[in-house]
Amino acid sequence: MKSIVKKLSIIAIGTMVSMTFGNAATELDKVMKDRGLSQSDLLAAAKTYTPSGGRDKYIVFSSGGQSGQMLVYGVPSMRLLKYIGVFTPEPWQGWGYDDDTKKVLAQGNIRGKEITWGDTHHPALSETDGKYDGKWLVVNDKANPRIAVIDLADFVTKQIVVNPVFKSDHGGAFFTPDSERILEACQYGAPLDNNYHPMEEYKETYRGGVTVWKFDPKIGKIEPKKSFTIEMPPYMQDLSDAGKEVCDGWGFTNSFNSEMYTGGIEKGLPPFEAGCSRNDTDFLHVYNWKKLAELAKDDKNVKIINNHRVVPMDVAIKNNALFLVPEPKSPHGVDVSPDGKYIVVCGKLDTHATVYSWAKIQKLIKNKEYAGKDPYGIPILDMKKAMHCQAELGLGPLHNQFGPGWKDNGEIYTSLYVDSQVVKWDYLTCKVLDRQNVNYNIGHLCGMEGKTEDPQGEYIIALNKLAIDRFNEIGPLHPQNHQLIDIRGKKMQLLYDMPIPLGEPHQAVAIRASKLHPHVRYKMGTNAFTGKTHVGKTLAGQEKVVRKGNHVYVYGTVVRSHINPEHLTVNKGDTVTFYLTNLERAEDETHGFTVDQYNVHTSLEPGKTVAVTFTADMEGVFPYYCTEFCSALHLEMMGYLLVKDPNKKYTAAAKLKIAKMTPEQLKAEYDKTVATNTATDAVIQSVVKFLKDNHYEKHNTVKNLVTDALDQYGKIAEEKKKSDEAVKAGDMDKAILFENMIWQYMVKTADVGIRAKDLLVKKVASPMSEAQQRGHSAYLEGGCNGCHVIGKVSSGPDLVGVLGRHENGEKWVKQWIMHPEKMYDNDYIKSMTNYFNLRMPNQGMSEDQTDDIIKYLKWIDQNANLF
Ligand code: CUK
Ligand code: CUA
Repeated sequence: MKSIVKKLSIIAIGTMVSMTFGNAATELDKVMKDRGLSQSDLLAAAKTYTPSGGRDKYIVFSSGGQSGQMLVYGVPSMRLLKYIGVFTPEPWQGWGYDDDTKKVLAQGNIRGKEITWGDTHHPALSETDGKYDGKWLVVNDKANPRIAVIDLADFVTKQIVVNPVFKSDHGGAFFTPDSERILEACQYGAPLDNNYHPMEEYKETYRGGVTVWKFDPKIGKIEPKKSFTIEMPPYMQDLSDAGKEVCDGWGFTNSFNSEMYTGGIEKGLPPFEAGCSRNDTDFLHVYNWKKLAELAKDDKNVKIINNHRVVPMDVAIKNNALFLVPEPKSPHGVDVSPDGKYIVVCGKLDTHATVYSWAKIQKLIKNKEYAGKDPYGIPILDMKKAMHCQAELGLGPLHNQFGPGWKDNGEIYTSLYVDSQVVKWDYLTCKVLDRQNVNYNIGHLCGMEGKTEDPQGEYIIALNKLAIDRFNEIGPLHPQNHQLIDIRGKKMQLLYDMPIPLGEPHQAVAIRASKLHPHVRYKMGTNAFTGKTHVGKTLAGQEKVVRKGNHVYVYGTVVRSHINPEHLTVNKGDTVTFYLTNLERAEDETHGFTVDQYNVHTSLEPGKTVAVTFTADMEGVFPYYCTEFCSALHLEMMGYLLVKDPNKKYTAAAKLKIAKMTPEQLKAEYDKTVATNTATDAVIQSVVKFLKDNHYEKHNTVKNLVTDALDQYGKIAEEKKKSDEAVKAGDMDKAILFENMIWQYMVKTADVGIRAKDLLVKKVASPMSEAQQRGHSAYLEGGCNGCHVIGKVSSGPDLVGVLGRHENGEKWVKQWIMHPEKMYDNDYIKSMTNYFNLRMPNQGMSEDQTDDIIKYLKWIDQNANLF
């Protein structure tokens, strides 16, 4: 008996399921077949697909490699959100094309030389207590040793600092756990000064090192004066990591040329690659940056090179602050475990990852138990005695990320460059747990907060060096390939390939989106780089042009859809500064600005003030315009720069004779314009009434739109006043133009108002049942909306109330949809057909679809007041 009941209920559920999802399931099958998708593809899609308007849980900041920029994208959707202009001009944001951004880029000039490209490698997010705080982002430029600071309040680069002693840098940027310091390690050994030193003196005069930058996390600024560099041997320092928890205050940097080989292929010597990988081991540099920071404050302990404090090796050695630990063959990544107890080094040319124990290293240091000294006198610790364990991972281990199970299970993920794999293993026991193939030749891998003291797990992103066959062919230069991997299960699952059409992104960092709180707009008149009021701040009505000698300052404003002023005449050779303030308060109402042919551009987000300066060295007429499609009148958002040569005589052109309108014609046009405005206003008032009746103020997004709409509407009164004055003065031409301006404001109001109304309808309408949703889809599929507009008589009758129009309405409508031809003789139908000059065709709707459509029509009737 029991089993029969169970069976029946299973059948019942089965029927319900197929009733509910029947159509969708059939379509899904079809799509799978057509596109050749498997069940696991569908699962991967469901894990990454983010419906329109949805948000990602994590935000990734990826270096943009040779583009010198940063990329921002979401996880799990892998949708690209932004490029951030950092070391390289970025035209959209005006980065490098307006005065204030040029100043930031100029901070990155090296020895007076302008550098317009960068090779970004390692981004780092600021930390508080070893956890991301979502405030600052820093990244290094390997080619031109620099660090940039990006403010996460607006995702804009605010500072660039040049390393005064290195000629390249790689192992940085790395924040210490409270963001008071940023570590930046040198890469290629070179003289710290700027003088010539022959290659033969490499060992004597070339050096490596680590710069310990002071950072003020309150204001997000690197303080070069309070920073210093630890001199190190020219071993080609590579990746680094800052110590945390038990090893807080220490830094770890590995190296790949302890041979100090200097190449010389052109002289018949073996190349760098042979000489640099000769030894079986290189050195992990272990240094007490905290102690050295104290020492560096005293002039006795430092050498000043290029105006920068450098702590020489012998000072570091004497103060027990610098040690070396052998590490297998040309290693690459070094990562400190979340509790600081272990340091994991990847072999690169060795198949192992080596786990060092901080407790053991400390003990060796304390007991001064050294295995020897390097040529510079730095104590070397015994590798075996410092080691916790070694894991045989495969070919080419490069980088590590920790997973949430780090504490109990030693959860760690390592990239294998040569084997093209991500390996999950246990760094406490050095046992391998799982492998995932990637495509191809992975470099870094990015865990969700996987470099912090609080790794989140869920996903790993493989940052691959090669894409090869993964995407459509686009020529010999392929995109980069970021692959999203789900690490929640026992086995890793590859979810998504994301092509990146920019430089080689070495490293990326991911943070929970909930930790970021960027601004929506700037406070009116803000200079985005100082955070203070811009000297060029101009409000509506304050627009003016000021000449000081041959420098012309324009105090202008931009707002939908005009630039004020619209005419500017200057002399050839004048310097022109446009100060522009975007008066908009509405979210996402950005304007852009350029003067044609003068190579300037800027982006004006709501509230921002910018300065654009150039020399008007070409005579002629130059349109300027807004470069963001900001409204229906965006193309009209323009003006003219007229540059005349003061040394030239210009003869006036003969005036073209154009017939003038008669006073009667002018009056007629004026009346027509006013009538249009009155009619448009009626539409606006009906929308306003609808919004009020339905309590728009209870829905924040709708409320914002209404505020924006009313903002536009509020400008009408003043225009009306001007129009009336013009009428009084008998200038009908002018009055018509002001009436036209009123209409523009009305259109803008109506535009936003209707968007608000649509949104509100969705919020206040009763939710559709599954059947009603299916009915809605069937309605669209059948093309019913081609003739019927809900709430309006269009090419067909309004369908609001259609079910009540006939006796036995549901049956009537059903028959009419399924077999219209049978009813063409009906008198009512005949009259309708005559009226619309159209006959309802048979759209081949099935009975199920028809039933669903009727349910949808019921939903319409329930919400009739909304249409
Ligand atoms: S590096 Cu290892 S893959 Cu510059 Cu961090 Cu590129
Ligand atoms: Cu403002 Cu287009």
